[in-house]
Amino acid sequence: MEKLLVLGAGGFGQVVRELAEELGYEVSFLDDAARGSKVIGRCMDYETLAGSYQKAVAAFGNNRLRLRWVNQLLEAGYEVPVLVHPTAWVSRSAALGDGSIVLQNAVVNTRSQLGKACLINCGAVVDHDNRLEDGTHIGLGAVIKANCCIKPLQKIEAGTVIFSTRRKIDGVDNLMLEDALYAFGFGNTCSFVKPFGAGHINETYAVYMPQDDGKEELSYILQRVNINVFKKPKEVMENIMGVTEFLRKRIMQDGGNPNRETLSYIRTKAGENFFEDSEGKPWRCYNFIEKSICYQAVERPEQFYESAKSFGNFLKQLSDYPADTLHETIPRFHDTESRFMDFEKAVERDVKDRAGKCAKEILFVQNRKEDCSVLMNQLHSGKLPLRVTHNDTKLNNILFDETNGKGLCIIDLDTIMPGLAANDFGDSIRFGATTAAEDEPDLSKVNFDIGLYELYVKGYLEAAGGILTEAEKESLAWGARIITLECGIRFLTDFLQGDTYFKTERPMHNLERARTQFKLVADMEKQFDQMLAIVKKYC
Ligand code: ADP
Ligand code: GN1
Ligand code: MG
Repeated sequence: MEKLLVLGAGGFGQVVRELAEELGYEVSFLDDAARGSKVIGRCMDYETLAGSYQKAVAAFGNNRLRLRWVNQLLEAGYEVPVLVHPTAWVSRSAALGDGSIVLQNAVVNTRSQLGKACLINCGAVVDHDNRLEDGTHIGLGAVIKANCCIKPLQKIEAGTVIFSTRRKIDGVDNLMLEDALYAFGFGNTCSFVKPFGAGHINETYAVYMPQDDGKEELSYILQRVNINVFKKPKEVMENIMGVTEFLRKRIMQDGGNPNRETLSYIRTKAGENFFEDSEGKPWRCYNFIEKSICYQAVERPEQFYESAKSFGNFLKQLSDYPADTLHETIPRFHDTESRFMDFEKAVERDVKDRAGKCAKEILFVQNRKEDCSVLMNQLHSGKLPLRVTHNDTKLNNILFDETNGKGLCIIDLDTIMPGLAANDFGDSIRFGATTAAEDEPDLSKVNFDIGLYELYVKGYLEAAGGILTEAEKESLAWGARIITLECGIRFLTDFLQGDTYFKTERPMHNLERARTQFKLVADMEKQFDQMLAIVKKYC
């Protein structure tokens, strides 16, 4: 019987042993940790054993380790055979590099070339004309369609399908993004992609497509949804599909243009609402609305007034949407009392030892515990109704019409859920009625702008005043105060927990954000009577 030295006696080593024995070898293992009758030494003993063994293979699941050992064995003069299970099918025109292993029922088809130390796991299919570089692992049941190139040491997860004839797309630097582009049918034609927008949650890309006149236009928005935030993406997409279809009809009835005034979501080529990549992350896609513009801050006061009308109108348009069909995409999203409790827990645990850095801010929140209950109490007592609300009404979640400056389309529909009108109103004020950005580190620049507040009140009540109850109108000013406080609490909590929720660009980013919110809260508290009076004025 021919002798074979197998380096690595772990789980995969045992698979290789069975395979080798089936092929007629007598196996001995080298392993640094494992013991057993077949283990005759440590891996480094391969040098001294070179005289008594002619053939050796490396049986490590780790691609880098497997390749490194195959190279070392070859250098030491060993013959490193290819092992192909009898039930696998390998084309006679395929070429397999030294130390490659093909397991049960796998297929390596015509003219495919495999480098050294490749592993083709059970049931995997490598179709014709593929090139697999050294040390690749094609997982259980994965399919490599024709004409693909698999990079050195790359692992293709079990069950994945790698599509053939893929082109190099400018701006694509990872397989998930590439898979998503193909899943939505843009892979063969799109010109390029690039990161887009300034959202704190999702990964957003602009997809540019070639036009008849030779230009390249931003045509689609492709987003990888953050599943740390949205645990049930299927439900998020069901909400969005339901709401956008409803809005299309409503916009048409009102004589508007549904292709510009609401987002049109695009299904995958397989007809799904979203595409799940090989890491289990969801991607969704919608049209980019031509001649639209998105602002990160109010540039001209009229914009803020226009945004108020748009968000007010959005609330009105959805006033008879069947709220009970909506999933709660983030439980207790604007339950300020529950946000306060999460904050208290974060302070107590102080897992990143950061509480010392923000003692003043912690105290600021602790002193406002009662404020957190003001709207929640009115909700529980039935004074305030639940409506279908957007729940994330920042200025950068609305697109403006480039041609006439009017509010055009509400975007970022992930958090559409039953909620309070005051929260939507308040979130717009928090982000827009201010003299500085949400993350301005210099607090002397951050002031609540009551002039902008007044403009927003006017626009919002002009659009939605007709459907709001008296109690709801009275709650608006509190909405501004409480949502600003709540948002500050959320930033501070995330800072304490080590920045796991919001995207950050610097170590103190969340704390800086929290500080601007608290500065605005303090300003609003001082001007609260005026804020209440302004709402009254427009009722
Ligand atoms: P996030 O939840 O991360 O905020 P959004 O859906 O709001 O994700 O998208 C992030 C940003 O991308 C938006 O603030 C906006 O600037 C831009 N954006 C998203 N969709 C569009 C669109 N259809 N047209 C233009 N800009 C868009
Ligand atoms: C997040 O997704 P984006 O950037 O539009 C957050 C909002 C916060 C906001 C603060 C789902 O909004 O709730 O108010 O940041 N969205 C989610 O800027 O948590
Ligand atoms: Mg957004």
